[in-house]
Amino acid sequence: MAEKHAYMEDQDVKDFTKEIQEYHLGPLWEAIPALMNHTPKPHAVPYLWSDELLKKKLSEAAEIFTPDRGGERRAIYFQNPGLTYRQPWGWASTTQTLYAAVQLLLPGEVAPSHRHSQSALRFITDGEGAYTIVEGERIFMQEGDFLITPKNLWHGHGHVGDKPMIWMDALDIPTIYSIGGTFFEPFPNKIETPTRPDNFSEQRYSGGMVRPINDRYSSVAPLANYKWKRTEDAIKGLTRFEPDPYDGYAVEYINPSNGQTANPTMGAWMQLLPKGFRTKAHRHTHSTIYQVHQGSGYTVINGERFDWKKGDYFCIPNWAWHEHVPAEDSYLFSVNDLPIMERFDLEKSQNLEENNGEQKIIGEFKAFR
Ligand code: GTQ
Repeated sequence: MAEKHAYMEDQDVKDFTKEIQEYHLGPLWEAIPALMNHTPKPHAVPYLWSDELLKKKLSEAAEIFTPDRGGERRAIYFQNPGLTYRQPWGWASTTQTLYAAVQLLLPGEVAPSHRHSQSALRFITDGEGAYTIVEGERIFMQEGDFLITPKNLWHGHGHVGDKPMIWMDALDIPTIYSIGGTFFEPFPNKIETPTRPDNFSEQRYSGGMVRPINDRYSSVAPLANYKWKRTEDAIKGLTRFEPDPYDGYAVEYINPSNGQTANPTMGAWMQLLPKGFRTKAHRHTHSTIYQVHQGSGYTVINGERFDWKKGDYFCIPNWAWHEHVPAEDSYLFSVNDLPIMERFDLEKSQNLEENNGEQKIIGEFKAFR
């Protein structure tokens, strides 16, 4: 709740406030408590979408919407209930800055190529045999792979396998929308023809620790697919050391030509929370969207318990207290807007000092299943 001041109830103030609005003017003395909260008060709320619900709705969508029918992707996005559906402010927002969705592609289908000024990333959750084609490179996707589609590059998807394929999309749509930077263009012919060897960028970076000499000067997307095996090995290597008290064993996907985050506007992490390890509660300016890649457990967000298991998605808005409690070894994939907050020099965090960093649980979230 925004602060209330006594003058806000005075009739002469109210009348004047109303009157100047006719001239498209606004009184700061009315607005400031809501405009300038003492600490971040996101409109986004903590929320969780279950694996069962998503699988059910995607299979229903398969009957209703084919990429042929609309020339678009069969993606269902996570609409944060705290943000306003179909209003410019909040439409298709999972947190205030980020959009995420699940996308289903069936064998033989094609999601037509297009390009846009939003950056995209994908995390593969189910199946194999589909590829994304980015600037003429077919990149085949498997469970656990992380992929980027940098802004303004042509991209479409095709499926030459025999099982349905599902993945998570995350884009900076709400951010680009709100700053007025949106450009979009469909590809002239349904989908690009390959112009490079399949999995080209992944092969160029197969050294892992070294970069091709041509990439000394950073390029946008030298590596398109970050294979699960490598991520898993990197995390396993970390488990010989002490876990981070707030995030366990966590790694960030980076652009290997410049060491920055793989997408310039979105951070992406994979973290292992070993069984028996409980993170300490903290909160930070950036917001996060999680996908449970493996395992089960719960996360306490602002005192509310969110139980999760493989395939569930949940979001933690800005400045919300949170701690994770895995019931077994659990891998969480996540996307955050930390790079945006850092670009504005706004990132801050605070650790919960009382009760040894454990929140008191005051409620349990009931997800649609
Ligand atoms: O697959 O290219 O969920 O362009 C939203 C926008 C997916 C995609 C989304 C996109 C895509």
